[in-house]
Amino acid sequence: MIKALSKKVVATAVLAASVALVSAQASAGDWKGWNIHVKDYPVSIGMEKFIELAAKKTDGRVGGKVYHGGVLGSQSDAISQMQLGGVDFAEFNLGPLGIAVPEVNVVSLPFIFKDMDHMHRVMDGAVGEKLSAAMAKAGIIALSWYDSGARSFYNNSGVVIKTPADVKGLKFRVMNNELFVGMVEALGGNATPMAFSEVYQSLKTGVVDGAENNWPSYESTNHYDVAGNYSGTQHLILPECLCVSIRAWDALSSEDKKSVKEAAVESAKLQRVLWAERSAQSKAKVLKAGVKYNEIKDKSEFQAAMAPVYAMAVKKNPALKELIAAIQAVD
Ligand code: BDP
Repeated sequence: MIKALSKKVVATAVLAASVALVSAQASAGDWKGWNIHVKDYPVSIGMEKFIELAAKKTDGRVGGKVYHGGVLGSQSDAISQMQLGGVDFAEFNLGPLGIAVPEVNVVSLPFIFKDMDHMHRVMDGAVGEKLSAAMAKAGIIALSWYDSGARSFYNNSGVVIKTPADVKGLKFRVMNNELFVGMVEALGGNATPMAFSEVYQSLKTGVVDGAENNWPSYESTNHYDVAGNYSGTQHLILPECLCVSIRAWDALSSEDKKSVKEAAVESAKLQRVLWAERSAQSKAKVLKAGVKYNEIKDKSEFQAAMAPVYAMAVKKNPALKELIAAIQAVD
C-alpha cells in the first residue's frame, strides 16, 4: 500500500515536472534547431532562411536559433530529442529516419530513384504526402524537402570501384540503418553504422576503408583528404526534410502554421539552388586537390546486386511493397 502510494506520488511529481518542461519549450519565439552541417553548407543557409522568414511572416511569434555542426548530438539523438521535446526543428536525412518511421525506409532502397528530378517529382507528389503523414504519427512534421544529391563510395585503399566485385572485402562506414549494412553486404563488403562526426577519424586511422556520401559532404568534412578514391556509384539519392516537432507545431495558430509552412517551402527552394551550386564547387575543389574520380556509366550490375536488399526491406515491412510500386509508377 505504502509502496503503491509512493509510486503514485513520484508519478505525479514526474508528470508535473514534464508539464513544466513542455510549457517552457512551447514558446514559439524560442525554437531550438538541430543541424549536423557546418555553417556555410546549403542545408545550414536554408535553415537560417527558414527561421528568418518564419519570424517575418508571423510578426515574430515564431523564432529561434539553429545549432549547426552537430553540437546538439547525432541525428539519432536529435530524432529522439524531437520526439521528447528537446529539439523544436531540424533538418534530417531520411536515411536514418527510417528507424523511427518504417515507411520512410522506401527512399533508402538503393537506386529507387532514377535521378534527382525523379526524386523531386516523387517527394513533391502523393508519395511525399504519404511519408509526411507517417512521420506526423511519429511526432515529426515534415514541412519541406531539401536536396542531398547522390551518394557514392570512396575509399582510402586505392581501390577504383567499377563493378560490385571491387567492393569485396572493403569495410565501409554507413549511416545508421540496417538497410545500408545490407546494401554493402550485398556487394560483398562489410559495413559499420557510425555517426557522421566520427567518420573522418575512422577513415584516417583505418578503422574503416571507406564511406559513401555526396560531393558537398565529402568535401565539407575533409574526408577527401583521408580517402582519395571516389567512385561514382550514385547508389542512393536520399531526400532530406525540414521538420518541426509536433509539440511545437500544435502550439501554433492555424494562421501561423500556414506562415511557417510557407517559410519552409521557400527555404527549400533556396536550398535546392544552393545545393546544385555547391555540388559543382565541391566536386571541382576535391578534384583539384588530387582526388581520383571514376564515373560509372553503366550501373546495372550494382542495381542487380540490390535485389536482396529490397527483399529484406519488404519482408520486414510488407507495406513497403505498395510504396515501391508507387515510386516506380512516377515517370
Ligand atoms: C550527409 C547528410 C547528413 C548525414 C550525412 C552522413 O546531409 O544529413 O548525416 O550525410 O553521412 O550527406 O551521416
